[in-house]
Amino acid sequence: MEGELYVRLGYTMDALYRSITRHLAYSLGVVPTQASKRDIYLALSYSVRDRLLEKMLKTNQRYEDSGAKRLYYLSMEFLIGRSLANNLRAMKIYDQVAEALQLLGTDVETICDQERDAALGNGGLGRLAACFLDSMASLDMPGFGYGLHYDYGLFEQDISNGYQREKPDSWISEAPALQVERADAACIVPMYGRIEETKDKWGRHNPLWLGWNLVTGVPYDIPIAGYGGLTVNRLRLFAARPSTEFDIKIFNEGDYLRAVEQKIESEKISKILYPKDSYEAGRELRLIQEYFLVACSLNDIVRTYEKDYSDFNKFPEKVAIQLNDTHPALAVAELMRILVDQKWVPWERAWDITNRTIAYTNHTLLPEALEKWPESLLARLLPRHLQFIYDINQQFLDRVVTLWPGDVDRMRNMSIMEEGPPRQVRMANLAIVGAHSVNGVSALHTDLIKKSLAPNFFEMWPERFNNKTNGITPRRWLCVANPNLHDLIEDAIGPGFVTDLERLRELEPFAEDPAFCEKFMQVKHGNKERLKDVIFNTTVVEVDPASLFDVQVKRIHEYKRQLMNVLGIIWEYLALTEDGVEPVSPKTFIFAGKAAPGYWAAKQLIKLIHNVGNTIEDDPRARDFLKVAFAPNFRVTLAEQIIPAADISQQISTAGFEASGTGNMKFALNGALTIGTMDGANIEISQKVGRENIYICGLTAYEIEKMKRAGSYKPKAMYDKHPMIKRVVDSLASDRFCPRESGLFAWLKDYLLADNEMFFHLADLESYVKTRELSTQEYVDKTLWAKKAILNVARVGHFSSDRTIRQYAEEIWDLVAIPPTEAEKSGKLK
Ligand code: NBG
Repeated sequence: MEGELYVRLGYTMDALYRSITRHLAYSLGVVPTQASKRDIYLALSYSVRDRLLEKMLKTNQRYEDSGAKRLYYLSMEFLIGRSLANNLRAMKIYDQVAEALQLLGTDVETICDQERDAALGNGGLGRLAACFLDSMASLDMPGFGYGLHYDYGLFEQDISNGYQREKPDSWISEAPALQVERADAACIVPMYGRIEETKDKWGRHNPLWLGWNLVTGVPYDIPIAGYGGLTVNRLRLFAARPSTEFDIKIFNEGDYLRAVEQKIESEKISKILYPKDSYEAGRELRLIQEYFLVACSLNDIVRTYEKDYSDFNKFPEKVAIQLNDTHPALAVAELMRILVDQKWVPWERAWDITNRTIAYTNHTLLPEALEKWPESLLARLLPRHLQFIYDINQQFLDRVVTLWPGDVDRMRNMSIMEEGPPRQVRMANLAIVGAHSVNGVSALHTDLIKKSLAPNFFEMWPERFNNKTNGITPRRWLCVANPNLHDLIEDAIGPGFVTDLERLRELEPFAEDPAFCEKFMQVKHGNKERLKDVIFNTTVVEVDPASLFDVQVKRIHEYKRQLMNVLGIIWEYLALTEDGVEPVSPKTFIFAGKAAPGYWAAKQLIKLIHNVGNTIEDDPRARDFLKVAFAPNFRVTLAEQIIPAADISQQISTAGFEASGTGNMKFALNGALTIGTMDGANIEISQKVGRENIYICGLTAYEIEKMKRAGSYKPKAMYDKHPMIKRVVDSLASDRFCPRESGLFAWLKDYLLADNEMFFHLADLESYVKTRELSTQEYVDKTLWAKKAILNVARVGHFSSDRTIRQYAEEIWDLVAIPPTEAEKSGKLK
């Protein structure tokens, strides 16, 4: 049956070969014998895209026929990475394509390697959105992404003399292989202008928004293939273009230069992704981007709804909108404006519809990441939206006053407007007031939202707050990234676990099976060999796959404490070179990660990691035992190469700061053991894998909170009392790691010893170092290690994003799956 289906779908080796050669000829104008790898990559991508688009149309038809509710995931970031190999796996044509490519004299890995990453995101938040799209399609759910079509994705990182240098990432040149332009679905977005207070024919207050500038949003659709390839959803990304009407008008007035200026001004909006992770830029262009996303998306959502319904009574039953952080929080005001100003829905009714439609996910508690926009900026850019925000706030505060009469502090805390100067709009408050659901992304994080971030809101609406612990898609993070481990598992427990990840539990008995353990360790070793080459090709460092690979890869941020890892390395280095304590196993510390271009401390940390690595390498007493490698330009593709090769995964954020983390899940799924603090999802991972299979260290969030409140963290006293801490800090701050750049790291001593050191580096250092020692000792016992690693794999099925999405669907969206019809499954399509 399967064979027949493949013939009908055009998924046989022959059909694929023909399709690739046809695209070589007719899309690219080359004959197969002269085609470059890049040509073949493009021809293959187009062949895949043809098939995906066909399925996308079928899927859409199926959704339309069912009349089912749709979910729209609004996000400023979708960190997709590469698509080709993932799509081949999803469509289950990887092997056929491999054969077809052999006929063309090349191989599938080389061709997939031609693809550049779509880096339309900064880190965890954007990658989560991409995993969610994969899960929604794989679960046959009508869930769609809406985002921006940036010309430039996240910058590329070069390293020069240990310093990060940023280079633009021109994603736009890569895009055509993935997407289709949908000029037919373009929309017009108004901004700026003024309000004219008028009365309608019944004499009612009727403000008009006039004199705006117009920008056009042109959608580009990227097909998102579910596993099995029958359900294909879409990610719709909007690019900003000048509005044609506006253009023609100025051109006709003969002001050519102004018209061209206007064009450039409009296109700026989707030019570039802001490179800040967990931190807000506060720039006017960023707010314009956020509004542009919201306006284009809602326009599209409302238009789709209106194809089937003539009034808005059913809107919340047919539409769910999820806000990925506060970045698209203006959706609250925009939906109100559409309903009230354009669709004539009475205010109270519109508010009910808005509230029942919108849900909000919080992704961080960092105060500097909580978005606030000056009232004056909103007044200029979006005068009508600001009026809606005032009205929403007024109505909301009236309720607060009724519930807690006279409680002025509470009102001030909860108000959407923050008193100035300057007066600002608090986007989180707008999102919480406007949404029927507010969720955190791990159990601890949700608890902290309730208790510290928004206790007053929680008291008012306890039912609104809920947890949805993050997850990752096993398709990319196991099938694509670690095919050998996938195959080994499949040999052991049979197929099917990729869409039912809890089934990995069936691996547990194999943790006691010496033959399986042996094969498991061989797969790991093969992945380490592969990573060795990647590192050697991008740095000068030659790493030894027989050493312990201890890995910390993620954005560089003080709260993630790469610095504590470096302190741990210096500790081991001093113990080795000055006290003669050799580590029981040679160790390779692997780092990767980007620092936001304006984040000085993070950039200094990158330099520090390089310098410590060089010092150790230059020291004959140390170089055979310890090695440090910083792999440049961390991105999804590099993560796919690093994670399967890790023995240890470092997840050592200051407790209470990492909302969830998702790298932690990817590593555990690939059989690395975690050294982690009780932060974010580490806590739930430790519950699932068992405390004996994870290395937990450091203070808890509540201990840290208590010490902060009592002002009892005294790092200087710890430094004075503990000789090893003193030695480590002093050598860090001396010129030992910067002999030719005297004084470069001196600031770190003041930083670490200050009473207001926010991230408690020294408080956790001793516990951390001891835990590292224990992990190294256990690594040497290969039987023990293999067992623990296998148990990690077997017990992290819970962290599949399929589970997360099911919970969102059931508990927030009320969304059901619309599986393929029998006709679609048999390939007999209308
Ligand atoms: C990040 C958190 C991570 C979390 C991801 C996805 C932001 C604002 N937040 O801990 O720092 O895993 O979101 O939820 O990028």
